Amino acid sequence: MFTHAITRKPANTYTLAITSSDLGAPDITIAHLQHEQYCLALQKTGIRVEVLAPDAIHPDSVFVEDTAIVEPDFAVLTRPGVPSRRGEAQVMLPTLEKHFETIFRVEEDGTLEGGDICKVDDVYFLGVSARTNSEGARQLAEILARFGYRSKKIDIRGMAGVLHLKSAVNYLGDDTLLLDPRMANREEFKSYRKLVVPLEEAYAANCLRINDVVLVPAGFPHTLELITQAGFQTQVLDTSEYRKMDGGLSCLSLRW
Ligand code: CIR
Repeated sequence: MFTHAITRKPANTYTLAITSSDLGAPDITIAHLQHEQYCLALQKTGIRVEVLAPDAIHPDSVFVEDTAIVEPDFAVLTRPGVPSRRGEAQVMLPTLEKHFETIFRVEEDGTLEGGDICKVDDVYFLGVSARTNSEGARQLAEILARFGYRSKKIDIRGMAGVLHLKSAVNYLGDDTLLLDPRMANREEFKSYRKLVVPLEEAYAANCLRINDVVLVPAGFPHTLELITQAGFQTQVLDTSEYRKMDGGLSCLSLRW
């Protein structure tokens, strides 16, 4: 069960965030409304949500997931792989210090973003991507091993249009992975029950299970049907203004 989450409101500089999409500029007013709906949905699952003030210095700072890996007993401050986001981790540190006595850091020359880290029960899949390098993954694996977690690296470089590992694979619990079809036949996932989204709904591979509910982005009917048919309780949330900047449901919170 998750008991806590941290989110950060979008800044008025959010229109300057990094994107590879051609979906146009985000509307800040709508982004705020969608963020409020997201925080409410988290609260409804029974967890305490701490909503941080906007950080205008960092246009991408609403995507807090990338700044840390959090477990009930410890946190790991990341080292984002793009210079414009590197400072976000340091800005998150005082908030983490309120919740965690034990905090590790990914050190230079490692880079790592939380979006590349997918926890599946006691195994952590560590995406090696344009943002997370092998050294960052190695450092995290070493930290996680101290706490009894196994890690498996997955190289996603060369997967066109896939920013982070969790853009393409997410754990819904109950032994079930939600996968982008290009991930479906990977050896690493062969022992799990697989729900494979259609390629035209690849964005919806980033759904988020929080306690009893799977949050699903609006506008992806096949994926919604797939998850519902598999027996999960779902809630649909509009993330249009976050998709414009390559962000999805998991990116908007840290959870433990
Ligand atoms: C970026 O390019 O870093 C942001 N515009 C999107 C980050 C999405 N974060 C995530 O998937 N965890």
